[in-house]
Amino acid sequence: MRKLLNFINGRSVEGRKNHFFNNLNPVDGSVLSVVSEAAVEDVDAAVKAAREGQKLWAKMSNAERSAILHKVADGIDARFDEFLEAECLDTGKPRSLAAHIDIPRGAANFRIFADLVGNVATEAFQSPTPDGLGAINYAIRAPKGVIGVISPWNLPLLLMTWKVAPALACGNAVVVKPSEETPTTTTLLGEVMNAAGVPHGVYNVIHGFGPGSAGEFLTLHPGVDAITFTGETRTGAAIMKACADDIRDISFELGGKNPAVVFADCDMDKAIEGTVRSVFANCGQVCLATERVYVERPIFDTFVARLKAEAEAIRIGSSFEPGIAMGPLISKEHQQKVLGYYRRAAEDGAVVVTGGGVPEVAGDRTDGAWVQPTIWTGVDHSHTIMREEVFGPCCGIMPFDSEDEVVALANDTEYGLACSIWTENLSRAHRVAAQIDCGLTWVNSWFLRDLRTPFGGSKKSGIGREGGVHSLEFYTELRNICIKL
Ligand code: NAD
Ligand code: 6OD
Repeated sequence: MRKLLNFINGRSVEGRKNHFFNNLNPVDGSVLSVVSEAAVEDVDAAVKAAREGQKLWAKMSNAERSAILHKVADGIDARFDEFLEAECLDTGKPRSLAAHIDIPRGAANFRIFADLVGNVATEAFQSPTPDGLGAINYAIRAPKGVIGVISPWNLPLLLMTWKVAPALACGNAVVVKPSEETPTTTTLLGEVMNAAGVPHGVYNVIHGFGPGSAGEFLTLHPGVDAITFTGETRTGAAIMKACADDIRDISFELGGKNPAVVFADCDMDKAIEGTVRSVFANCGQVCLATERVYVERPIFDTFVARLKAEAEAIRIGSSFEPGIAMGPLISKEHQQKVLGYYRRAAEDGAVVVTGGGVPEVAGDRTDGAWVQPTIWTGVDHSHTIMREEVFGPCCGIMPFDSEDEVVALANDTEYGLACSIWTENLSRAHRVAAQIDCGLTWVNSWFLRDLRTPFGGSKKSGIGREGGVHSLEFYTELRNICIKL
């Protein structure tokens, strides 16, 4: 059986807890590998290694660090197939999806921040003084030090490197706690870091769970200067509390309950294609996924009929089967959660347009975490499935009659991550987009990314923004230097 170890100070090490947990294949429940759980002493060793490694790393010039991070990106490309296979096995997602999104973005995250870090100016002011001679104020950026990175299972390599790349580019060291469900690509990246010449201690990986395990040990460790976290809103609240006593800085990308707003003047083909992706991609396990769809009344019936036809045409299967568009959910536990929402929708009187259960799967995969793509109508905001994040391949669809009404509906949520608007009327697009209270609005698209733009959520969807210069804001301290002339 393959063993996945912690990666501390450039070496693979067994955790001192002497405990291995199973990494399961969501397609059939088989054990892919056993993973060494880090003890509190291992987390301490990782943080100390990071502190030492960071001193050397921070002394390098931006250009030197940038060259090494480009080698990391090249190293991911060179081992593309290994990363791809590992990500597909851990998550069960279709190979085509991971090959087009997860793995290329892993490499792209390193390239963009390697290039960006030397090219962002800081502010400077010429300031008047009473003696008439003046002063010059200018700011410099210093790395924060040791960053704790806690990442989820839905896009493991993409979301982990989205944090690690800017943190390293800015001269920090990291201790990463990947999700216990998807530990493989984060571990593999350690080998790439060593091969690229990243100094030992700059990139560390500790495995384990949240409470009472590696995740909590990391958030409570006094040697960690800041925590960047992607995951559930409830987990964010626990981490925020753990960081409070030592006033540790946090950056949070949390849950969502994202609306799509479809106007009667949309290009219907594009709206359907985009909504199919935004609801069902990655089996609905994308924080930006659409779970609420509002459709203007004149096209409601047509839209529902077309989305139903597309949902029913989705081929479900395991990662490496040709033509597969949807894999299983991440785990049996998550399957039970999603099926619980499916049952609740029916109990609350929602009309099941399609799905609502477990699909038939062939052969030895009946133990997989499968669920059907599901669509409901006959819902309003009193229904649980229109309020809580399901994180599965499903949506509720409601008709609307006016812009004001749909803006109020879209904003009637405790989340504020993403929104898609479908209209061919440019004035309406601008007008409505500006009124949606969320961090990311797409017009006539979904998940179209430019890595220089601010990414993050409002309300319970997060704290702070990352992406481009906004990542530099989090991963560095700005220091002002005032020179009296
Ligand atoms: P999760 O919160 O259960 O786990 C995320 C990570 O936190 C894991 O590594 C886990 O081990 C760790 N963790 C759990 N409890 C902890 C604790 N008390 N202290 C420290 N670490 C702890 O999330 P998940 O189930 O892995 O991911 C799905 C969730 O993530 C969804 O809610 C989704 O919306 C959200 N998400 C948000 C974004 C975004 O960009 N906003 C992106 C991806 C996922
Ligand atoms: O594209 C990104 O940078 C990003 N953070 C995507 C998040 C997806 C959530 O599941």
